[in-house]
Amino acid sequence: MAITRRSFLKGTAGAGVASLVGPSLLVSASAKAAETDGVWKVSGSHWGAFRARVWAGKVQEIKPLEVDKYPTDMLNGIKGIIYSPSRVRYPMVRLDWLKKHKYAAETRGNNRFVRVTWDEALDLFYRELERVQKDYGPYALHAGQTGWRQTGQMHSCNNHMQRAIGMHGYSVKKVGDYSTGAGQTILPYVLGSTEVYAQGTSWELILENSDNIILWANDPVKNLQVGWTCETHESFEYLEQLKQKVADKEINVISVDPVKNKTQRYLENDHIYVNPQSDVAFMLGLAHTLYTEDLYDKKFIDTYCLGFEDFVNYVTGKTKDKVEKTPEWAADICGVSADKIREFARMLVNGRTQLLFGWCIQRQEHGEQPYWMGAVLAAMIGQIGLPGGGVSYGHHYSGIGVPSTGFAKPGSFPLNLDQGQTPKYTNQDFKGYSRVIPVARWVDSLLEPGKVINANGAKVTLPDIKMMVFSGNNPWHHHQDRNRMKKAFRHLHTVVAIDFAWTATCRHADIVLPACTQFERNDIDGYGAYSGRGLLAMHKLVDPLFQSKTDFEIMTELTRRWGRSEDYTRGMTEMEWVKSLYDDCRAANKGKFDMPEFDEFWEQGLLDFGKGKPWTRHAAFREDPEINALGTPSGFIEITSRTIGKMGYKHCQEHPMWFEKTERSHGGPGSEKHPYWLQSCHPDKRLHSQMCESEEFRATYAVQGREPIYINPTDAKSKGIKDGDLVRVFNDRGQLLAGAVVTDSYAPGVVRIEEGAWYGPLNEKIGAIDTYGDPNTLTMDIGSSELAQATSANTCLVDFEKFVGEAPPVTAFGGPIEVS
Ligand SMILES: Nc1nc2c(c(=O)[nH]1)N[C@H]1C(S)=C(S)[C@@H](COP(=O)(O)OP(=O)(O)OC[C@H]3O[C@@H](n4cnc5c(=O)[nH]c(N)nc54)[C@H](O)[C@@H]3O)O[C@H]1N2
Ligand SMILES: Nc1nc2c(c(=O)[nH]1)N[C@H]1C(S)=C(S)[C@@H](COP(=O)(O)OP(=O)(O)OC[C@H]3O[C@@H](n4cnc5c(=O)[nH]c(N)nc54)[C@H](O)[C@@H]3O)O[C@H]1N2
Ligand SMILES: [Mo]
Repeated sequence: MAITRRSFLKGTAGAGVASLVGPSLLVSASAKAAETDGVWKVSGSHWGAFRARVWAGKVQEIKPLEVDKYPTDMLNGIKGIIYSPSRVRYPMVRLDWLKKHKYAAETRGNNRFVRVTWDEALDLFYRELERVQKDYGPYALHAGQTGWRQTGQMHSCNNHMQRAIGMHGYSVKKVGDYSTGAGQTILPYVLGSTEVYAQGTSWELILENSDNIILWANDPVKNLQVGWTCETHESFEYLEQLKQKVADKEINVISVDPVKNKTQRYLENDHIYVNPQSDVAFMLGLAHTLYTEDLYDKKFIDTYCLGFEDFVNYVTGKTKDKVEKTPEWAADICGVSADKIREFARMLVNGRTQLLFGWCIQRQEHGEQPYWMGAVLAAMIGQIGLPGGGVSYGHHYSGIGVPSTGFAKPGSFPLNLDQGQTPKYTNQDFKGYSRVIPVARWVDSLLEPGKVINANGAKVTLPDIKMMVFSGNNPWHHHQDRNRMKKAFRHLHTVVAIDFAWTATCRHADIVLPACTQFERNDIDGYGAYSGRGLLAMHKLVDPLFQSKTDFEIMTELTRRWGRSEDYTRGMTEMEWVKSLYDDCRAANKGKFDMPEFDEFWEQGLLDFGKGKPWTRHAAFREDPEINALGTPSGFIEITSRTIGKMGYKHCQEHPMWFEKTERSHGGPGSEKHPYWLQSCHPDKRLHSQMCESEEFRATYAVQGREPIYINPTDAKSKGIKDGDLVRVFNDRGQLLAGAVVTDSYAPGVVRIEEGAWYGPLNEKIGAIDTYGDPNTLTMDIGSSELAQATSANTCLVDFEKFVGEAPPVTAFGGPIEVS
């Protein structure tokens, strides 16, 4: 049964709407029974919008909504999230923390928990909030980490947590995110906006005008499967057209990547293999050719850019390093021959060229540089602001490039306090510690409170955090270097985790509160995160399982403990909130789009705004750079940035540069000891750690019950490893077990373990082997540079061997060890 359903969905992916069966949109979604027993309800998720057949209080079947013409097979994982053996069933408290009435931090992670009532759990949570505010102050509480909470605007769990905690007192917050930390920090200095989250040139115009498309570290076919709001996969229509144009030789598409990724396998386009982490050297070689062969666009540089001369001095070896960045120099580092580099440079200026960067290359040490250098390269090509030309940093994400309708979307449950409301504790004395820290530096804070670091032109004093609250994120997946985290967590008195899945974060928490899944509550969301295509009703499919509650209910009960629950809820119920978010949206669109009454919308399940109009990024700036100046200090594209230069940082100077990495494969530092580059890219069959708990679905890709490690055949052979073998992967930071998948899509010296694999340490001891295969057991926890201080997850070398002997059982799943 499960297999049939899976192959059914697989078959429909890409097949077009006609082949999809489902009840008519005009039929009441909640009232009519379909083919089999039960009712069909509309809802949506990061993986897709869908209809679910609910019968006997259980979700029986899920199929894509008709508007989604390119559904992903991850829809098959959803039932397994709801009915996972790893669900958090009851409020739980860590045994040693409770027993000793102090923190017993050294046994944190032993996964021994006691079941308590909701009242007991929330009383303890409140007691700890009080204690931290009274004994220390706002600097000792960090409740600002964020993540990929489920879809739905009313139940945005991060907003619920922050608003509720905010009603109690102030706390430490973060700046930036793990996705684009380096990119979003550097690009405002260069192009005047973060670029990474901006709407991009419409795919229509790219398909019409581009002669060359460079997919630089970019795998849209994999990464567009999930979206920030309820996803309907609009971009795939364009990718399908692109595939045709590649076949017809109308557009020359080249992937620059150390692996043959899913997009390349789909499009069957050309590939330039580049050594990992060496893109800046490659690009400098290209710039050298464009300059010395006089191929670059001088007029564009003169009209729209600042500081080209200083950069050219660096390229031609006239700056203090005295190294000319010739193609021969670049070839040594990047592995692309000097001739190929020259050829590639000439191709870039032969016709209209669109550079499309993915985000992975800025999630590495000096991750600011490839993005800055990408902008410089685009400036030299001279097509920024033309349809099908220039540079984009987002076409692989959440439907960027699908034209925007411009209609208002529903707002969300408020993150902040309402006007005039104040917290119970108004103390804002952070005792000299910073109240905002770079998102990925919180573990540094636990290890070295009081340390002063550079960040984006400022000094940050890492706060002395005693308590952390996590909701809608999973730091024991998302952060780097598990064993370092284990040490760091000993500094914490109290950790609260609110989740529906018993993640490694719950395992390392003291108080665990069971939230329900999005499928157990009513909500509203937009679909088409960038296109603003329409609105989706997220009907509750089943009641909250076990003792779980919505985050809204949890925080209502928490804030009641200091008399603020009415402030928090504004006296409204879940459905009153959902309706009010819809009504506000309706009012905002009044006169532009006639939205029906709420009840009608709710019954129909979705509202389609239609298609938006094609648009070209940076066209206005190109048209008139004075009137439509960029948001950079000068208003121009800053090839050289005086502002950054004045910061005096070693690894982010006044223009883009090549810096050697702390660890780099293919002959770079550390490669004698640990020769293989581990890339921890985003998973093809999950959203980070979400859905890893979905058992049947996990079984479709796991190898001997472990997370796959992808290895090139030559490397596998040299280690005596066959497809399907268990492998121990290690470096000086940690070790894990994974299952070998041997494939020539990966270059020699390159291995991949996808991020989000659940951490399952054998025990709580530092150095214990991870039994399932979380790549962050091995990654390095350093800031990208003094500028962004972003994650450097993809600067990571490892070695591996065939695992012999009796393999330990996988400890990652199935919840806590319950102690009575
Ligand atoms: N090595 C390596 N590490 C990486 C990356 C990488 O490329 N390599 N990528 C990084 C990136 S880009 C990102 S964005 C991060 C992602 O990191 P996260 O956003 O932390 O990852 P998720 O697995 O999505 O975690 C979301 C958690 O929230 C829970 N949750 C979901 N909805 C709700 C809800 O409604 N209520 C409550 N209470 N809980 C909910 C889920 O069960 C899950 O445990 O990972 C980063 N880490
Ligand atoms: N299915 C799925 N889709 C997702 C997500 C998910 O979890 N699952 N997460 C979403 C989120 S939060 C984010 S942030 C984005 C992430 O989007 P990205 O960061 O762009 O995605 P990745 O898959 O990590 O990497 C993309 C490509 O970069 C290549 N690459 C890595 N290092 C290098 C390098 O040094 N040089 C070159 N030239 N190429 C390199 C990889 O081989 C890979 O093909 O994806 C989003 N989409
Ligand atoms: Mo991300």
